[in-house]
Amino acid sequence: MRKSSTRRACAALAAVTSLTLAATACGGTTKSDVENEGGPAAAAGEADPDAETKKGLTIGFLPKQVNNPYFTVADKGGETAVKELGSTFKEVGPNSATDTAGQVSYVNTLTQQQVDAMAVSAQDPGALCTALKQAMRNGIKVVTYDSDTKPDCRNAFISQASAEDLGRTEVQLLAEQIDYKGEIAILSAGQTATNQNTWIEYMKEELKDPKYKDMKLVEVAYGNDDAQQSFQQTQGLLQEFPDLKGIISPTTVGIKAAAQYLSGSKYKGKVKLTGLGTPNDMRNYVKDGTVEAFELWDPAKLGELAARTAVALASGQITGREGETFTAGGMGEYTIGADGVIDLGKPTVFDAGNIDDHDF
Ligand code: RAM
Repeated sequence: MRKSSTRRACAALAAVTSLTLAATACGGTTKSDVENEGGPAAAAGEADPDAETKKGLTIGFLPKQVNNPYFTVADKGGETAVKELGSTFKEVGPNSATDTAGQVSYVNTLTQQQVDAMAVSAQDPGALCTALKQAMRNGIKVVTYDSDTKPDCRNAFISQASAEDLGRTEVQLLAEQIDYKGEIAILSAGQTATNQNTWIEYMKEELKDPKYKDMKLVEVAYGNDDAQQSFQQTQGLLQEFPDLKGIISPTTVGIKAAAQYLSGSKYKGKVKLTGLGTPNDMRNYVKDGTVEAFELWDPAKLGELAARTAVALASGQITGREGETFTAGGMGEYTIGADGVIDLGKPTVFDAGNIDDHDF
């Protein structure tokens, strides 16, 4: 553990010289803050909660996929907050949710452009690490949002809700709809997606409870957050498992495509579907009886919190260490939890009774 005086000396050095040089001159200690063996990569220096919010920063957003309505809403929330804080927003990102090499080069582009902070939704937990660590060595603050990388490859992760809650509640929602009986399948996004894979692990944990003894998970399929592939995977699941009683799709693209397939098939209302969707995508399928209930958080709030966290990090108000607190504008006060995770809050369950109260 470094002494705070060393931290301050390094921070001062960083301020007057290139940050890469500062890292070297500090004898690898800045680097160790970044590569601290599994823990979150808290930024160098002490947090100053009273530091002024810096203006004129450039904050880059790099979603898993740019042409995904979920990220359009999330990043719009980020953009509004960045502008309100007097800084500049930019968004880059791949068209495909499985173009991980593309994501890596976008991280490198943002680093070369010397943005002050970047908010990244990772397609893969490990693939972005080298590039993200390079960004942090260059003094760029890194937050992940929506889908995390490893804790030592970013300063903080803005989590949409507790991963455990999300995984377990999706199983509970489906179980109630199929009376705790029958074969079920999962239609996920990309095979390496950190967020979906974490939720699926918790779904499997939940299914171990004896109350689900008559339910059987028969397949995890991957639609890669591509509408057509997700539609075809749904069709394939029903062909392969004619007794299928329900599908959980923990992706906005997947659940919408599965609902579209079911609504036009003989399985409509018979094979139950739940998971994570946006109310605007799912409204018609709830109204036509294809879907009873599903859940999600407000993506715009997730983007807003990512932006406010990025600016707080770049302003030195927080460094990413557990226990630090900051005020995220009108969203109120947030505390950084273990492993640099900041939880947005609880998701909302949508059904025929409340779906028209939500517009996103
Ligand atoms: C898709 C993406 C995203 C996920 C949502 C629920 O849009 O896979 O990462 O959080 O679904």
